[in-house]
Amino acid sequence: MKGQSRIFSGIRPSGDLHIGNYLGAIKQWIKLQDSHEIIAGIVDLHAITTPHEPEKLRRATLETAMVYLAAGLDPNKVTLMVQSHVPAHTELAWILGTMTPLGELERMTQFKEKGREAAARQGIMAGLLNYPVLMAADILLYQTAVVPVGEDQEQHVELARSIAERFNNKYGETFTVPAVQLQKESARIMSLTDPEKKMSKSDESAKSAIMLADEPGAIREKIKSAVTDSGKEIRYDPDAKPAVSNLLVIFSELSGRPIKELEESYNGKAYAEFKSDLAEAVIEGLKPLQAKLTELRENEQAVLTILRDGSEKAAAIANKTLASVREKIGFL
Ligand code: AQP
Repeated sequence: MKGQSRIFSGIRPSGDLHIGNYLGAIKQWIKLQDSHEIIAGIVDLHAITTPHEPEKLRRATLETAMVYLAAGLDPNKVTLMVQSHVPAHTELAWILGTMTPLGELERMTQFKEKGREAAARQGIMAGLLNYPVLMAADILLYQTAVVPVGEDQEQHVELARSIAERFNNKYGETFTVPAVQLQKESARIMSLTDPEKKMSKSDESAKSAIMLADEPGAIREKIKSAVTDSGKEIRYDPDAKPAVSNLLVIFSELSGRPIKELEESYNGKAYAEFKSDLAEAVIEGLKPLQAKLTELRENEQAVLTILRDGSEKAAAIANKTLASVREKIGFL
């Protein structure tokens, strides 16, 4: 039953989306949209924890919604919402923040990593520290039983669990304590210029990521200049051949051809031929999404309506949880 398996998930509108966001997140939600009740957020409150420009944020929020739809999320099945349009997220985050020890936030790996980057640039803002509290609010508001995440987010979901348990112990059963479901099978796409780093929207190197809206010329160019490993074999071995393995994953995911079959068909062939075929597979694989994206860009009003309706639907669920929290903690 759909209602028993609600999932909240989101992407930060912090830039143009890339094939990593598609293969690692959106494609997984599409697989689940018939069996689960998916709330697909565009998490703009999270996006502003790193430096942003207002016009770009507005545009990226709309573009992210268009990518969700173009990739195949069906607004009749999935709730598409903008996080800042549901004020319950900020209100619950504030309340939960008053019950979260500072030490627990300071030891989060993501805070340490992003904090180091921030310290070198603009300084560390409190919002970066509080990011996992807002994420706990995102999850707990919707009473989700299971949170499918990649390894990098596991620690944040564990924190959400302990925040929920602490609240429930103090005020009585209020939140569903969510179980972590590690998504080992979902693809983790690495940077084309450094296979040790994940592909990322905010990477400074423009050639590191294939954006979902990239033109064929840009895709060919990026794949041509993608780093490879020493040795000539085209084989999947993430430890010995991280770069080629990453290219094989991308090839397989976007063409639907199993990695084994690709290894066999490129046995003895040169990197150049492999890369050239990979580029064509990526171009073909993204074609339907890009065609729909072009259509949606011409009908922004319809997208705004979907977001408004979705945010209202999400707010109805979130406000129910928030009302119970407000009552329990003693707000008049
Ligand atoms: N390289 C990736 N491979 C697989 N999945 C990925 N995701 C992101 N990068 C990859 C998944 O996309 C979802 C949303 O990510 P996000 O934008 O909320 O945060 P992020 O992981 O920080 O994404 P980016 O692209 O790296 O953005 P910036 O550069 O702005 O920080 C998540 O489900 C994530 O796993």
